[in-house]
Amino acid sequence: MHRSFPGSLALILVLALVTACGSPAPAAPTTAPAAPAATEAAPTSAPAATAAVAAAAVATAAIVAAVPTEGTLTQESPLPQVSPLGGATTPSGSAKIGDWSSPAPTKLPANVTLGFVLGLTQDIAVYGQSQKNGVQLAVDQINAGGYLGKGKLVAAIENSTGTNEGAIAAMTKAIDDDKAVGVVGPTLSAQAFAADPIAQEKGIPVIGPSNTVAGIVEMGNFIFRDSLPESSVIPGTVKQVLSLLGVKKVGILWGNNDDFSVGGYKVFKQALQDNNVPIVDDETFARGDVDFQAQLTKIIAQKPDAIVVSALAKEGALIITQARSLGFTGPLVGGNGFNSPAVITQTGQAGEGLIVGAAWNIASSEPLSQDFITAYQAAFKAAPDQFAVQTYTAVWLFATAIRRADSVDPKTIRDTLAGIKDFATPLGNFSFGPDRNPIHSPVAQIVRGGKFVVLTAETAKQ
Ligand code: 1QQ
Repeated sequence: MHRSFPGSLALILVLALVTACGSPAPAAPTTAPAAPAATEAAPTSAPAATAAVAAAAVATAAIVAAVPTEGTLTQESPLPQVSPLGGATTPSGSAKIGDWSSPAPTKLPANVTLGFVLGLTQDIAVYGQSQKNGVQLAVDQINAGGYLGKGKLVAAIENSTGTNEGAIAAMTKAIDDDKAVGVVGPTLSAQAFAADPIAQEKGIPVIGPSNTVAGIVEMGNFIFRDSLPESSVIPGTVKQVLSLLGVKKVGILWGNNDDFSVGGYKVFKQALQDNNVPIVDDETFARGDVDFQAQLTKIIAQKPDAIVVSALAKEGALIITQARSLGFTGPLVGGNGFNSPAVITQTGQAGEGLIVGAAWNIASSEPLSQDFITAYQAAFKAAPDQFAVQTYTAVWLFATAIRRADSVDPKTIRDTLAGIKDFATPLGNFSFGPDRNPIHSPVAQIVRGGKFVVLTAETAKQ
């Protein structure tokens, strides 16, 4: 049923990947040096171009030059071909998303600034770059359609890099310097745990577009997320893996020093226990590691039917390739860290059959998903991923709260955000629950033909 992966070819790929990835990511996010955040001065931002904005633009150019191409996991690759913020080619005023039937706001200031704390560089740039595209598209649509009346939505995009310190600096800058009335981000749960308390303390609402670990919204009443927690996604994915692929026993490999990988591991373990699936071996690694062969050899020796991997994209891609090179042909099952198409690009044939639970799949039949995909492809000449759609949705959620409230008072925005229910989005019919967690349906996916497709009895077999 599973294609075997030629060992020698895989080893060459592993070596190539390790070489291409250059210096590993910081061993532990908490020990990495703080990187200064930089503001992206959007062409759509304040018309009065101040010296600060000009300086920010220079800083942006420096950051942009270091940003990897979408679809790679390296740090040194060139910038993806995206138009500058404000340049997405969306048909003016044609967005169907949004509560257009609510009265147009009349009291908003000329510029309404949202802050974005995104990992645009280092090992998490594969997520952050996609998120930035989502921001760009949403902001352009909102402004083109006049969704905020005479108010123009301005995106202050701060680069958190891959570290917690970077996230703290970016969050502080977004709130104190950019005067954001709300913040979307940070990219990682670990960064959210580090930086969200700043926003909570200052009374600025935050929507986490990609924070999937337990404990995010519990940080305070100003903290929301529109990313489904792993606890809403993984149990269903595990059930499908067991029923469709006949998996009876598994091995687990997980990152033990970043909140996402640890959190995902706990949810996987619980889901396996709930289904009485024995875990034949349980191995760990650290963020930044590049060689997983010792752990994988031990796991494979226990003859699991499947290997569950809780990892971010960079380590996850290497694990997939190395597992195949060591001769493992069974299913590999991962969490949200694998939801980047970059993982598929990096793993090639080894990534075929990878199973990943998600909040969204490109085949979604939601009408607004189709609209989003069409607009995204027109703007960026690339297919969107889950991270883009979640961040795009977060901007629309904030804009909708601001429109309905007709206010830029952060507390009023918070309260209005909390009341958003049954809002049509590309993710489906979306509501915030009473705990500020998102309510919508998850989907299990499998990689087939180099793409994430919905996991079904049919696609499981190929
Ligand atoms: C988290 C995640 C990451 C995979 C986001 C990029 O889900 O940190 O919670």
